[in-house]
Amino acid sequence: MTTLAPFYPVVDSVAWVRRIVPAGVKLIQLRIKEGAADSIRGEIRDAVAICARHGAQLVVNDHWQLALAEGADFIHLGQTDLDGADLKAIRAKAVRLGISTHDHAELDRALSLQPDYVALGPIYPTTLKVMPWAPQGLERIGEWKRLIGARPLVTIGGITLERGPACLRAGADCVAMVSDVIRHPDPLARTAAWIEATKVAT
Ligand code: 3NM
Repeated sequence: MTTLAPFYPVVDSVAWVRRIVPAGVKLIQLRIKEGAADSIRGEIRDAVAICARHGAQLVVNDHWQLALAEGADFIHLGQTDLDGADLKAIRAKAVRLGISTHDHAELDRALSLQPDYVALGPIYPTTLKVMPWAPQGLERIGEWKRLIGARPLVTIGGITLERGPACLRAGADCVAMVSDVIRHPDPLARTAAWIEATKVAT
């Protein structure tokens, strides 16, 4: 069974991977939403190399063909990304798979695909993207953990350093965040504080 580091920053460029992985990040998601395939491929390639050098695992959001070609550790797919993805090809390369879920129907679909982790969001209101789901709250975390069994549960959405430990206590194995790290005035200090806080909480 997969185990995940409890701190899981989500970043939008390889520049961020280069900046924070050497500070001790062991799991990171590259979530690039725009750009030409060639430049995205180059970013994934560099991120794979940086993560390998630092013993970190790289998760690539959405760009599954490029992730397979470049040797990423995980692919993360949202529910709409799942429609176009070749899960057999992903399995054939033994790349691990994480899937986003926001309600029971999405969870049922995700579980039928045997993911290596399930993500639940948004736990709190998030300013990063507009979503139709109300914040899930902490109780949902415990419910999701019971439903997914031994698989790791990732929580995301509006999670700050102050809120992260409560998510872990509620049943999450791992907390993911965008803004609280990359929009922080001192991202490296925030990264160090997160690593310390998640050590204590787990
Ligand atoms: N996925 P922040 S919430 C990328 O609920 C993403 O699936 C979500 O950003 C989900 O930490 C989210 O800044 C945004 O709130 C997370």
